[in-house]
Amino acid sequence: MDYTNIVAETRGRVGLITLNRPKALNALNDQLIDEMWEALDSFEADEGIGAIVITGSEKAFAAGADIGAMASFSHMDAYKGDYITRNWERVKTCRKPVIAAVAGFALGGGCELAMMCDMIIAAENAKFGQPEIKLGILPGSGGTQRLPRAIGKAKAMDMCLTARMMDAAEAERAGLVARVVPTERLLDDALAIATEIASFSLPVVMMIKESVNRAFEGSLNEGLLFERRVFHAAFGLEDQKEGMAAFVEKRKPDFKHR
Ligand code: CO8
Repeated sequence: MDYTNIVAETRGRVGLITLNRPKALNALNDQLIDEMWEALDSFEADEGIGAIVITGSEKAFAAGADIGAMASFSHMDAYKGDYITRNWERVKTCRKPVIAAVAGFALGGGCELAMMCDMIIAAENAKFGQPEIKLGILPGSGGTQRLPRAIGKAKAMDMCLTARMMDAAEAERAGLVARVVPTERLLDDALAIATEIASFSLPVVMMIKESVNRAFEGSLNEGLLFERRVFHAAFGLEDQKEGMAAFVEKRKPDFKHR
């Protein structure tokens, strides 16, 4: 597919979206976001794809929303136009797992985009931040909500109120990122993780994603009940029979519904 602001390609069973506005450090504008959602739609519809990776460049995952494009907005422009935040939960509504592979700056909307993904794999040079306060605004796509859930109130307040950036090592200690890898290995490692996930039974992958996300969105009791119901439903899957038979027979499972 031909896009202007992103590159979308497949690597085996993984759909790879690379943000590609290098001159603006991948600042997110309407066009880039529309292209990203279009690529996500097509990967989601593609039965040959089991997992998706979103990445940027070595210098920047994304340095936030495009400041130049929104500098002169009035309240009405922002509200009525729903600039870049429209359809913003598209990553969240994706049923296939989405991994953010982050090198360099992930700031403002860039940090929020990464946090919307199911997990973040960070390069050693990654820097996360919510610097909106320096621009006289606040995070607008989940930063004030997902950051405290990911790293706790104290560090979230620190980042949002002082605009300080968090490096990859601190982000891993704080629980924001799943793994930190050498910068030059970021894409290979993220693709390897996505490939492994895409080798499992897709219905089971989706059940796990839905269940883990429940932990963020509801009470513990509701989440436990949801998990139990989905766990019971997994016994209706052909892949459950195959996975357990393969274990008993000491062989590799051959999942049918990937
Ligand atoms: N928007 C537009 N252009 C940008 C942005 C941005 N967010 N960030 C960098 N650029 C441009 C610069 O203007 C510069 O362009 P030019 O070469 O034409 O002057 C080019 O990218 C390179 O940037 P720098 O020269 O500044 O590079 P440095 O290495 O010196 O600094 C920084 C890198 C620290 C990342 C710096 O560019 C910076 O501070 N950028 C702004 C970061 C920021 O404030 N981000 C938050 C934006 S607001 C936001 O995200 C609100 C989110 C609301 C919802 C979003 C949904 C998507």
